[in-house]
Amino acid sequence: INMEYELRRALKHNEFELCYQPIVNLGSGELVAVEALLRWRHPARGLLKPEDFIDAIEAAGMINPMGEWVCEHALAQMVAWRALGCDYRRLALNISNVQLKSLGFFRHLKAMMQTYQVAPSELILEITEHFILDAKHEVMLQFEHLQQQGLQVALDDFGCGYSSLSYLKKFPVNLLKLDDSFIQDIETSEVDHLLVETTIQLAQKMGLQVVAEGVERQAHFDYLASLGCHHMQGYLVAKPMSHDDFVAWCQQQA
Ligand code: G
Ligand code: G
Ligand code: MN
Ligand code: NA
Repeated sequence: INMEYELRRALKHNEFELCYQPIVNLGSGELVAVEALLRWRHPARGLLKPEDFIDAIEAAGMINPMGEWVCEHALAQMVAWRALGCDYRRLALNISNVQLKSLGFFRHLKAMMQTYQVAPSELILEITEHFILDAKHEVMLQFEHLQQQGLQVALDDFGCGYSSLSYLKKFPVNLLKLDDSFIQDIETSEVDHLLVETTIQLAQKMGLQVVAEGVERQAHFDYLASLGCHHMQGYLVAKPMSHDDFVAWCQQQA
């Protein structure tokens, strides 16, 4: 199947949707952000997750229209949340490395921020280590400029790539998202426990905050709390939710 054709058809027929998962402060339970997660309601293949189609979309050279749909849809949703009195704090968007190859991504983001009156301080951009590895200087400057205006950058899947600590010197991120593979066995695996503890200590010393991903059980929470982890995300708090379910969840918290 021609991926470009598939994608254009999907965009035209509104087959994409976003779900939203809260990120909360581990100590206070306060909402700190909500991450937008992409889904494709495919007419033949059912509900697809990004891992099922993002690579194909990138290979087809179609990640930019896809990413622009995500950005516009999510920022428009923030306007709706405001009207509903939903205190979402920040919206976190996943940005693939391919999207960051040129400055087009920033042009579109800034246009959408203007259209929907979203401030940099209402956004988190989630990037991966692979991006920092070969990021162009002018792209780094774009991030830096937005960060000065209050935007935060999160390093997603932290610990799973090459994880050279020199990335943290090259690019000033605000948040480290500790991959869920380190959290799953944290109560039983001494190595995982040690890696999580050390990452949190490193982050604290560098003035960064750690988000633990995939927090599913009370035991995960208890360990992370004892280690002074800042924030968490996972089924223990809430699963990724539809827009309507997220609004209801927000109203329940208030
Ligand atoms: O949705 P799920 O929980 O399966 O997310 C899996 C991964 O898919 C995320 O870690 C993220 O890297 C990627 N992902 C989710 N939403 C988006 C998106 O809107 N754009 C891009 N480029 N990647 C996304
Ligand atoms: O951006 P990233 O690839 O980190 O996206 C997070 C992924 O983790 C999404 O696919 C989301 O659906 C998934 N997820 C969120 N919370 C949990 C959890 O508590 N446990 C597990 N196993 N996965 C989770
Ligand atoms: Mn993410
Ligand atoms: Na992740």
